[in-house]
Amino acid sequence: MVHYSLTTALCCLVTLVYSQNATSTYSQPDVPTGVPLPGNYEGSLRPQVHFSPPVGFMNDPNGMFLDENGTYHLYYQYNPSENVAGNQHWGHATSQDLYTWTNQQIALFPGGPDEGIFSGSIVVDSNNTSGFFPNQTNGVVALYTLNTPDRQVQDLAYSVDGGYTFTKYDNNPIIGSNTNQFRDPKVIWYEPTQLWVMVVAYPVDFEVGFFTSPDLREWTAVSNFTRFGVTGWQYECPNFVEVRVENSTETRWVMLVSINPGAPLGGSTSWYTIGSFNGTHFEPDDSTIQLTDIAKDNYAGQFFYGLGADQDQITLAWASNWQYTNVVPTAGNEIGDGFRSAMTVPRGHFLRDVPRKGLTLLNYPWNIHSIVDTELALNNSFQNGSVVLDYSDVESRAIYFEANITGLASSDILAGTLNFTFTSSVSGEFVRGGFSIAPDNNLWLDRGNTNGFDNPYFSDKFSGTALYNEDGDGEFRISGIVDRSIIELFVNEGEVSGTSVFFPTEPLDIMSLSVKGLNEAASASVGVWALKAAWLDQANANGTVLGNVTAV
Ligand SMILES: *[C@@H]1O[C@H](CO)[C@@H](O)[C@H](O)[C@H]1NC(C)=O
Ligand SMILES: *[C@@H]1O[C@H](CO)[C@@H](O)[C@H](O)[C@H]1NC(C)=O
Ligand SMILES: *[C@@H]1O[C@H](CO)[C@@H](O)[C@H](O)[C@H]1NC(C)=O
Ligand SMILES: *[C@@H]1O[C@H](CO)[C@@H](O)[C@H](O)[C@H]1NC(C)=O
Ligand SMILES: *[C@@H]1O[C@H](CO)[C@@H](O)[C@H](O)[C@H]1NC(C)=O
Ligand SMILES: *[C@@H]1O[C@H](CO)[C@@H](O)[C@H](O)[C@H]1NC(C)=O
Ligand SMILES: *[C@@H]1O[C@H](CO)[C@@H](O)[C@H](O)[C@H]1NC(C)=O
Ligand SMILES: *[C@@H]1O[C@H](CO)[C@@H](O)[C@H](O)[C@H]1NC(C)=O
Ligand SMILES: *[C@@H]1O[C@H](CO)[C@@H](O)[C@H](O)[C@H]1NC(C)=O
Ligand SMILES: *[C@@H]1O[C@H](CO)[C@@H](O)[C@H](O)[C@H]1NC(C)=O
Ligand SMILES: *[C@@H]1O[C@H](CO)[C@@H](O)[C@H](O)[C@H]1NC(C)=O
Ligand SMILES: CC(=O)N[C@H]1CO[C@H](CO)[C@@H](O)[C@@H]1O
Repeated sequence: MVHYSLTTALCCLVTLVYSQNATSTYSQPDVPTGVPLPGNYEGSLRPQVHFSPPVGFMNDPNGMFLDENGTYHLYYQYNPSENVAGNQHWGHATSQDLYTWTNQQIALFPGGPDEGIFSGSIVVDSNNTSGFFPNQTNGVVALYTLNTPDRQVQDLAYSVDGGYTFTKYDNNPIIGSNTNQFRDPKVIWYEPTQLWVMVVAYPVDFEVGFFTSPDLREWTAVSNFTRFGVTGWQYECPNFVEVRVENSTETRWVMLVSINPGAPLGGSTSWYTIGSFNGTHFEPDDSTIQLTDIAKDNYAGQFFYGLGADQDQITLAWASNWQYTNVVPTAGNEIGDGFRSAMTVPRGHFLRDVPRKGLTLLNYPWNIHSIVDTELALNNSFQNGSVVLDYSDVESRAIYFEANITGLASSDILAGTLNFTFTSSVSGEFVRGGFSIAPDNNLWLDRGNTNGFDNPYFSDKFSGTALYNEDGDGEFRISGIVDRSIIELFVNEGEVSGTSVFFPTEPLDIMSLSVKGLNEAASASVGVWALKAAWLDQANANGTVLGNVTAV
């Protein structure tokens, strides 16, 4: 969650009418209960394969879990009545494929004008360890931070209907405090000890607290993970998860920490470190951390609960940055006039032993082919050359592309560059990027030639390095998703990845991709696909998505 004093200031601008009872049903006059808010998903900046809220302001993903019927649940920090941060609720949406979302009724409401339902997580209490679920194996428990002007404490709410509506626990808080800097609990089930394990941030002390519990109600502090990596000015949204290692039966533990403000590139970012866990203490393998992204719009990522450790873990992250999120041009001043913030596409994760670096958390677009609509270009013997595509008639104006450069191992000298540009045929604005094989193996991205937003913190250019694997088969694989106002890039399944929002005044609708300088032994294979308009496909004639209005 955003820095406390900022949120409180914004929160208190709104006058709230509320009633207090145990169920999470209080509402402001302009915030509906029982049905989702409608939202207009037209607009040249509204992404079509990324989640964004119907109206208002969204930040961190919360409570993400996979239910027994294969439905993914996303909750998110939500201000349903303003286009800036504050007045924190938990919004809710569901999906079968993590690209096509159904907006659901708001899941958690603050209990009064001084309260905020801040970030947290969800578990499925399949064994009824909490006792909230007689005769039920699919009970849903949310653990989150309750923010008030002088305290942040950890609260619990449970749902007997699969995560649509919640009842706040009578004996909250489950973990009290005497500080306003204690937040963002993320809970997992740890099989060997048969205990629940929570990680939670003490943001300004740069500590991640570990707590354990047999029943989700009573928690014991067991250790702290302290002052590690890049601290910035706060730790937020810690995540702790077991991740499979490629080509191995082994798993390792990943600690993911978000920092804000004070990221190396400014504002917000996240990093991870890898190690082992014995049920109470996390022991990093060494003192290294890796940033999750080369650019500025990837924060507060959270792992889904309920995926097996032997399969790829999945995250969504908030694709924005606290330095400018409240003023980006996707929204005007009035509620209903646009929206603010999108999530990243789902990222799949596993650990790969990368030369020199060692175990690295890969970060690739999960099952992206499930949202492909039509093939626009596919060329398997694209040595040096270029392709130019007009995609103005693609309804989503969302594109996925792949370029595999292979055969490098048999080249005498590594050489070659690959560039892409997405341009507006109307204004000439463009977003561009590329990959340089030699001498530097750099991925780069430039959003500086779009004119819809000018802000000192909205940096133009980013780059990162993916080392050439001399022991491997001599290839670089680059892929990218461009979705109206967001671009995500991946090298080698996300050994390096970059996430950037951008704001042209006119839609981008021409793509060009070119390769030059490859040695004769090397070749490139390029594919470009139009993606579905996952939001407009469910909109009515005026572009409005109503979401799940069958809810009672
Ligand atoms: C809780 O408050 C809401 C809103 O005032 C009201 O409709 C509902 O009946 C109350 N529920 C209980 C259990 O008191
Ligand atoms: C549920 O109980 C089974 C049998 O005791 C145990 O193996 C499993 O770890 C438990 N899982 C959870 C989430 O409580
Ligand atoms: C769930 O827990 C409650 C409270 O302990 C208990 O009454 C109920 O019998 C339990 N149900 C099952 C199936 O274990
Ligand atoms: C749970 O199931 C038992 C056996 O079917 C039944 O007697 C009991 O009333 C049920 N409890 C609840 C709370 O539904
Ligand atoms: C899964 O589907 C079954 C059968 O339709 C239903 O009873 C159950 O409530 C569903 N579970 C969730 C978590 O929605
Ligand atoms: C963890 O750090 C917090 C904040 O500095 C402190 O209040 C708490 O006592 C520590 N917990 C443990 C188990 O050391
Ligand atoms: C876990 O590791 C900590 C720190 O090394 C140690 O103090 C503790 O005894 C270990 N617990 C178990 C169950 O091995
Ligand atoms: C890509 O752009 C870089 C930097 O402008 C340039 O050096 C390189 O030649 C370009 N490559 C292609 C294939 O256009
Ligand atoms: C790129 O390589 C991956 C992995 O081998 C393959 O699945 C994909 O189809 C390739 N893409 C193109 C455009 O050749
Ligand atoms: C747009 O559609 C929504 C939902 O059907 C409706 O409530 C609204 O009045 C419509 N607006 C216009 C301008 O037609
Ligand atoms: C709509 O919401 C209800 C809960 O109010 C839930 O049971 C149902 O599964 C939801 N339907 C869809 C399509 O999301
Ligand atoms: C060295 C080795 O066995 N590499 C394999 C690791 O697994 C990937 C698939 O995830 C294979 O493509 C590699 O050949």
